[in-house]
Amino acid sequence: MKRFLLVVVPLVLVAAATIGACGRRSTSGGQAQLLEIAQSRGLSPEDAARAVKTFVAPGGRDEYMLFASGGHSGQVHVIGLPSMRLLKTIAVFTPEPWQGYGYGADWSEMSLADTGATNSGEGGPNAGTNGGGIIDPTGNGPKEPLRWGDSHHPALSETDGKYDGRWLYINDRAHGRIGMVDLGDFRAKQVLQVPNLMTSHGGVFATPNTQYVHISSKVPALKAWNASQGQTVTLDDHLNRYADIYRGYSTFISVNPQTGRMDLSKSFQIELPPYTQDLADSGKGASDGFAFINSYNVEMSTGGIQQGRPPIEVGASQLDFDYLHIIDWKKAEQVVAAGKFQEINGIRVVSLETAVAEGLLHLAPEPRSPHGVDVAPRGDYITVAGKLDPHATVYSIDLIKKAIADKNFEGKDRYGVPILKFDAVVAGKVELGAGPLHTQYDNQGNAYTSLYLESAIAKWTLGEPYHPADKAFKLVDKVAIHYNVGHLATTQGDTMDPQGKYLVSMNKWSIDRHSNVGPLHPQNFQLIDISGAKMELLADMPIGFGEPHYAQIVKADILKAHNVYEPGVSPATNQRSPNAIASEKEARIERRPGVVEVWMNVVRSHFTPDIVTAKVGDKVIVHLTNAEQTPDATHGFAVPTRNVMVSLDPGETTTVEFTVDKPGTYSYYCTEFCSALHLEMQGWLIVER
Ligand code: RUQ
Ligand code: CUA
Repeated sequence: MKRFLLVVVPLVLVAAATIGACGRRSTSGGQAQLLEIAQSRGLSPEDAARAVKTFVAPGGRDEYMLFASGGHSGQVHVIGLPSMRLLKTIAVFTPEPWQGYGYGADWSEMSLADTGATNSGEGGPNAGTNGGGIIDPTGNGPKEPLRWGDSHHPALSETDGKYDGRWLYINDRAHGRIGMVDLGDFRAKQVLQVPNLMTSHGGVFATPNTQYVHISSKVPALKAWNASQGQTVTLDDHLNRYADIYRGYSTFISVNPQTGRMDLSKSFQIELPPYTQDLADSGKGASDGFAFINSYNVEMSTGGIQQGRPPIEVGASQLDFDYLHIIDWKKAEQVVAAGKFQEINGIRVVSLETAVAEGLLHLAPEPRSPHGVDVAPRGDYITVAGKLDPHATVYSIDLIKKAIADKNFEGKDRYGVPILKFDAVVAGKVELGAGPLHTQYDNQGNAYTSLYLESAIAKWTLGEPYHPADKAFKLVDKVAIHYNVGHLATTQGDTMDPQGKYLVSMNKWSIDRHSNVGPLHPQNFQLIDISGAKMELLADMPIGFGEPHYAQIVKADILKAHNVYEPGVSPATNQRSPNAIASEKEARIERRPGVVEVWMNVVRSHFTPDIVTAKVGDKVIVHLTNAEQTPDATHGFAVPTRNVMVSLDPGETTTVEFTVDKPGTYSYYCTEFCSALHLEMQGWLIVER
């Protein structure tokens, strides 16, 4: 106890002084009180210090924002650091009623239904008519609603290799889709079905100026796969012609520099062998113009335990090496511009043969079953970590370029893709521990790698030119985490401007770490201070939602979201809506056969009109304008039985369409407790025969 007092007293002095300096509270009596609180709560001196390091006072702001994938919730979670408070969940692949996402609001239906096929930046071609999901880019196929996704790897947009706070992209691992979130209003504005992919994993990453966002297939897809049309195949094809009928694709999706929207017409794909392409990263600095993709199952194991074949986990682990794919995308751009492509399902595809002939694709051996591939801040090193190898393997872009120029190949794969000599391209290896997965960086020339099997984070030095005194890659610290870490994120640790302040370990299991809430345990984010020589675990954040994968952490002041919309702005276009009305005097109802169209004003605490009449079978179109300019004055518009739930932020104009198929009176109402008279904020839709 004596030791406790000695350590805590200086600590509380610091804490009290900080509080005093901010002028929030007087220090008198504070020290004794803090001491008492720490003791009464059974906190160790270290615990108390951690609490002070992560506490953000009421009304205060976090220094960083973490954008975490929400896994099969299909969403993105925004979390403040160091407080680890959840600020928002952004709906992307899955409808979410609070944000009015996927319940009729035009902007959200456009997002969920967008194909990008004919889209050059002004919203999807099927705006408001589709009801969402995968649709056939050719326009002929059956429409199949998809209302979930497995969000995996977020990518903040970048300028000069640094986050610019404009947009965020994230892939759907279950499908070949990318969602785009506009960080002006933190809403998903586009969900793009990438042609020829069935599943996705490699990415999303942005090229250093967000000219493209990259995504590659996970398991290979049938050649020219079209999700909405399907394709004829047999068990025999799968088991015996796997190498011929399947292909992977590396996809560079063009981004409109004004709107952030993805434009298929300017995008291209490079056909890849049907290995299982895994994680990917963008070159930058020294490696700008290149992309790197890991792979496993270069054995092309088909599965088929009951057909007498080995399970994939065995079949895919026969060889000692898989292949790092090295793609020269700037060269690929020229090849596409020269017309050496074939359009397949609405995207320009460079064939594997052309990719080989033009030198767009090289392979380099990597220790079996790799997972993460992560480019260092200057773009010079590429770290690959293999689940089954205790080392991180560090490739050098200079060595890669030289080996390509010298044609220093050890051979070719069965598709004719040249394989660079391992020893010619590897700068070094460092033994880290069991099950290394993903790597991030700091501003002191250190790398941090998650160790899945060991449940730890390893810190190691990068050597030259980051550590001139210390040429070799060297393990320097390790911290235990709880439990089964997957991805990790450091502050801006995958950019050219890493910050070296915090690391978040994204743990799959929490075992007995948190209160029992049933057999589905929370997953666990752990905040680690990496600013000193030794890493220090600061806090746990139980995650009560779908399995998180990757996250990125950006300095909060880089983000510049709007506080309210300018009057009448539509989130679909970020422009003033032609259907915006300036005041309730302009509110009106127009009728034509089979259609009732309403321009509705929404303000505390009434809708105008507050009575709308229609006939059974009518299509009702409501253009809602929230006339408020007061921050937070959000209103809702919900119609019973119609799956209509619109959220209207101040200034917003949004359109919703639905049909009324049964007579009766339906009470529409505001879903946000917006004022003292919120309960009175309701109206009647009267449907006559
Ligand atoms: S990877 S399983 Cu992000 Cu470690 Cu998808
Ligand atoms: Cu508007 Cu409640």
